[in-house]
Amino acid sequence: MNTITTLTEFILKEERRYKNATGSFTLLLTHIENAAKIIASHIKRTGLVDILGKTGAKNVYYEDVQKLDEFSNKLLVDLLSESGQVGYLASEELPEAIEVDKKGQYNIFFDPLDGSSNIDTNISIGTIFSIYHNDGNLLKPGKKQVASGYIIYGSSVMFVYTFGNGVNGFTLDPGIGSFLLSRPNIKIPDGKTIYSINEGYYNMYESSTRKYLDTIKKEENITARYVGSMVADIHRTLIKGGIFLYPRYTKKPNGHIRLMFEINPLAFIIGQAGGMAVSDKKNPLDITPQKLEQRAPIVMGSKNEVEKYLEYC
Ligand code: AHM
Ligand code: MG
Repeated sequence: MNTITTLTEFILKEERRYKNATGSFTLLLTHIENAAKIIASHIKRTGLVDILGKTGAKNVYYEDVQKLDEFSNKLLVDLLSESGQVGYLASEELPEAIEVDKKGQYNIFFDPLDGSSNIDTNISIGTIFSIYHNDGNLLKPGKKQVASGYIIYGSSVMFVYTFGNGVNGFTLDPGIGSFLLSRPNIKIPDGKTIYSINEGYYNMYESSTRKYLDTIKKEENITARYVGSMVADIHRTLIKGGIFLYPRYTKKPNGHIRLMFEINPLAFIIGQAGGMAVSDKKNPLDITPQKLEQRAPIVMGSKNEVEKYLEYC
């Protein structure tokens, strides 16, 4: 019989390698895992139960809030607050961080449901999380992350995370209700270019971005894929290679993607898988945020593709 490794077993084994480990990190990730399973089961029922559609409210970025966003946000806040491990919680959907317990060991940042504009069209969406040690300061650069990860609700549900020691992916087996190790030690391949960008904004991009796009489209093996859920676009990039771009454009001079809720966790994963991430030529993980809801332009993916992009900056 093939051996199977559950997410919990895997995290426990990883945590045991640290001599001062207390098991609290495993407990914390278990709460995220539980939330992911509940969100996944609700997503499957969208359209059947009355949780689909907009609430009519706007979030802190003046965007429409979907009911599933609210549900996922509340669930994560409730489960993580009860975990006993958390100092502060910050969510893309909340205007301010929540103080759970000043002395809690970890601070968690999350985007409860990324790609929410895709909810009512059966397209992949995800949950993104980022974990730091709690020393009372929430505005730390991404390089201080202890762990980060995402859950993609797609044709199957996957939990992908890094502890700063490579990237591992687990697929939810609906029969037994456990995440099982399905993609150990993920490495981003180089090779055929898949580029991923919202080309509808072409005329609003800076000339360097337009020049880059014009040039790569002349390459022989080029193809485009853009889901519009960053989790899904980054997951594909991680597995197949390529490049994801969300640069600044005239309507969004600071970019659209949130530094602490989306860029940092996904850039940590991409780097740990051997890829590269840049924000205005800098490593985004070096940026010290000025506010929780800070946005930044971002390009990430296979190292060779990002290096090629940098030649145009
Ligand atoms: P969200 O967190 O409100 O869903 O916004 C982030 C999403 C990303 O997942 C995705 O890459 C991007 O916004 C899509 O934006 P656009 O519709 O401008 O292409
Ligand atoms: Mg998002």
